[in-house]
Amino acid sequence: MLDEIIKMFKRKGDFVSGEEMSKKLGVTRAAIWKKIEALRNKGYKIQASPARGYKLIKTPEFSVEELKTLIKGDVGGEIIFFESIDSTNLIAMKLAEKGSPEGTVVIADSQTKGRGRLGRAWVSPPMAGIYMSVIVRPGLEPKDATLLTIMAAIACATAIRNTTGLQVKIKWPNDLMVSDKKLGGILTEMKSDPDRIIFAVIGIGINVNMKRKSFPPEVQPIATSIKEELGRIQSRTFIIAEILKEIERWYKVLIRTGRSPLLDEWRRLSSTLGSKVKVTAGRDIFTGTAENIDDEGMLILRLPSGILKRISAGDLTVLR
Ligand code: BT5
Repeated sequence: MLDEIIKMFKRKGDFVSGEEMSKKLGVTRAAIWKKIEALRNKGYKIQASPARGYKLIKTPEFSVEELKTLIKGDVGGEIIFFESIDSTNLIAMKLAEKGSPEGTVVIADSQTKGRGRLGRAWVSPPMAGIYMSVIVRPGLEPKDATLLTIMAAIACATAIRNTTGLQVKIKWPNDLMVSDKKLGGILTEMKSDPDRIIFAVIGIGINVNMKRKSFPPEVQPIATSIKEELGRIQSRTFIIAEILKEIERWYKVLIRTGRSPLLDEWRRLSSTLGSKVKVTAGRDIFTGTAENIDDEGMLILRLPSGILKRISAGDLTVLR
């Protein structure tokens, strides 16, 4: 009901009387007053006037109720929010297993066991970052799972560009980069048959309002946040809404049109192609020029010998 009240405030843009609200929502005026108090406790500034009712003055930096009012499509049709959770990917995998529909989104304000690839940790402090996981059921072959990471990277880079103006780039395979530092990362996990993905969970971590000093020492030199880059706090609500809108758009492109528009857009947003790079893939280390990505999202590296090598996963450093 809180999102209904926010919607009423926004539609009107002025005072809404307690009577009007109670009629519309079918509850008593005392119940409305309680809901207004609940919104205030969540950081909403609401003016009250005995004669005119209530008026929304200011919304908090993040509010899941407000986010719900901004969702227009299927992605984010169901949003499950936690103040704190071990990992949004873990809970989304469990929900997907139990049958949660495509487009279900799990969001947390903080994670106690945020995960990166290969069992690495994702630093996830409260009130500062976006930690969310999107459930999809794409019916792709398991070998094409990287296309989901590519799709999400394009959606996130575009959404952050649209909302903040930052020139976010994508570093193969899963990094969102600004000023050569890591602003965010994507972790796609899935359950699959030998020939088909049953469901996948696309996990997205983005540093929004962190101060560089608050990152652990080992992450500080390689990480950045939107606040560090812009010098001001940004609303996670609007960035998340824009990301979900862009995921809706690019996921449809992938399913209906196929991979080639995504690969083209990825190449356009890539910080990697054309650079001299070092790639660590398991125990192997390769250096060479990042030439391209192939149809499955694998990196094509030109080794100093001139031979082309395809690499499915690894950690890439751009060499100066
Ligand atoms: C990633 O892994 O970049 C994928 C991160 C995905 C996180 C999201 S949050 C929501 C969802 N739920 C989860 O549990 N996970 C997903 P990888 O490429 O392996 O990068 C991990 C490395 O990045 C770490 O080893 C650190 O060096 C660095 N790192 C950790 N936290 C960071 C942060 N907040 N910002 C920038 N770099 C970080």
